[in-house]
Amino acid sequence: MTPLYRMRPLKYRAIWISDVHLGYKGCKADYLLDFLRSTECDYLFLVGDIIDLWSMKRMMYWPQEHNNVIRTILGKAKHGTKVIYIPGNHDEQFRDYAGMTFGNLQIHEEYEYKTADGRHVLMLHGDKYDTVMKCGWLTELVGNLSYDFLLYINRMLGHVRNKFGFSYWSLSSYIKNRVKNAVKHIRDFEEIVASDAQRHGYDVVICGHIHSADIRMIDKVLYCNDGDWVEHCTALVEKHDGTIELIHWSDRQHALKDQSEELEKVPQVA
Ligand SMILES: [Mn+2]
Repeated sequence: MTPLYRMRPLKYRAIWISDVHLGYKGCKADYLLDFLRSTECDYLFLVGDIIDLWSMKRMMYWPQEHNNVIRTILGKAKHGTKVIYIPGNHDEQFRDYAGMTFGNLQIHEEYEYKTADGRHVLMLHGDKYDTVMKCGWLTELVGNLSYDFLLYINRMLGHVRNKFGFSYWSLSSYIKNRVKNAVKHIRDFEEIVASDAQRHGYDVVICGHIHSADIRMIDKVLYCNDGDWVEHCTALVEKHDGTIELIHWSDRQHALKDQSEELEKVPQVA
């Protein structure tokens, strides 16, 4: 990976990240470390599911890079970045500490913020809307299995059903339907979050939880989701003029890698 942090850091007023899932094997800690080392900000908002305590209860997993992420964040706090931690459902134990301040690090359940251009922002993790949405366990399970594997199961199931004289039942179309439902689930979530924020008079709402980064107007509210660092490596940033943007760090890394490969091709003049 191109060590971007050796270049001049990208400066932002605020950065939002969530769904990092430290302590879980799927966490892309190396990308996140690179992102944190390549950026500087006045405010760093951790919008939940930073440490995956659920996963750690199942299996203890804590490599050095995960430690480095924590140390880098605390290092930023030490050097003047205001760090606001809003626990999510995977790290809900930290909600007991809501309202507490540890130097430059504060813990809150939800947090209000004003952008440089004066917009009122509400931030929250988003899991509180789960009960309203009734997310099925199957949607979650399906999300974790690969499509090829499901097709394989489908064939096996077909043989078995055939043997016992049952008619053919397509698991894949069932799954496709489920995926459609998952998409609907995301849309429902976005709309509930945005409409609730609008009802309370906010201009912008920033959340995480569903691992689906986005930034768009929903009715009169700017809905922002900072995505995750398990699959997508995304973050939201506020520039010094108040504009909020979505960053895909892995795409950026690939682009830089291509660039540096191009540069390597250029003959060096001594
Ligand atoms: Mn969550």
